[in-house]
Amino acid sequence: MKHYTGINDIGNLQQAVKEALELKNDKLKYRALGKDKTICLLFFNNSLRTRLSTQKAAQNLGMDVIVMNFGSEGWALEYDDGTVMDQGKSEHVKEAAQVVSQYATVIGIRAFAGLEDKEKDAAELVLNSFVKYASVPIVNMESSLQHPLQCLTDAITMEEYKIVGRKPKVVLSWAPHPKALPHAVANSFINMMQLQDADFVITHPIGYELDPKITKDILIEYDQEKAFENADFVYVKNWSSYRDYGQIKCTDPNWMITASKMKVTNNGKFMHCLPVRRNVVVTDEVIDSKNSLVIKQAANREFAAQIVLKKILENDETNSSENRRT
Ligand code: AN0
Ligand code: CP
Repeated sequence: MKHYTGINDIGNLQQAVKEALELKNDKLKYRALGKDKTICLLFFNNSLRTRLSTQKAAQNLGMDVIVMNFGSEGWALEYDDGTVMDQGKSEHVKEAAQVVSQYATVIGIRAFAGLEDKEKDAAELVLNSFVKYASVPIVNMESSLQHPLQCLTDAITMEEYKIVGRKPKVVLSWAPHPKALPHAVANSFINMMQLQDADFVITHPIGYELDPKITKDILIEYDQEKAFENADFVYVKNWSSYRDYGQIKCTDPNWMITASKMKVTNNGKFMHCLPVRRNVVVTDEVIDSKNSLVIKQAANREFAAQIVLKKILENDETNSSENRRT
């Protein structure tokens, strides 16, 4: 694997999940793989889990880690070609990406959607510019459209908690939130579910339809309670409107996840990527229940990142030994 920008880069998902669970049992097994290699994690936005779990995963593989809060501490970057840079932008991404490549074997990038300009967000400017100009592999730590480390984590967690011998029913449910949030987590979860053998349904208020190029022919059930019937996993996430791009169309508290809604599931597990707003998105009762997997999901972030970095490092080693031979 060269870059990890979306879940499809992982190859066979089921195999990757299996390998991640093996790593979980012996996380220091490949400590020699990352010796004398450095990962540079560039954050244009806040983070708790991604920052710490990716760092931990790299350390498990023996790598050195450099973390930079680029959004608050780096120079403001220009992305357009041919611009006369006489305004607020101090440095072009062309130089920045090449410079970081001198210090790192792998670069991680977190750059959220701005949620103001649909076309601009769809272009994945920050991520794609680093892919274009850096000379080392890039790991997507949440871009405008995707959060592939999160959805790999979610696949690992569902594998651990699924009922053996039963095709799981999985629901992706929208829930209210006071801030306009990106579509990346929902998009990646959907991409991942399209690679799974499961009954999958999405539920959200009218007006919250995601990009139809991503949802394709997946069933959308506008009645949340009906969607929850017999579900094994209820994956909850807020996102802002895609059609009326970045807008909040609904804050109806009736969409919050409550214990009475969970009652119609098949003893369903509650999942959320975190951070979550208690008693807005989900009640204390549900998130604190034994069926809540949120902390287990966060734990698995380490192993999702580790399997991704392992595959990148192995590919890098193969390439450099081939280069030595030629
Ligand atoms: C972000 C989002 O919804 O994309 C990050 C989630 C992992 N969440 C918030 O900004 C609250
Ligand atoms: N789930 C997740 O990506 O969390 P952070 O935003 O805290 O990294």
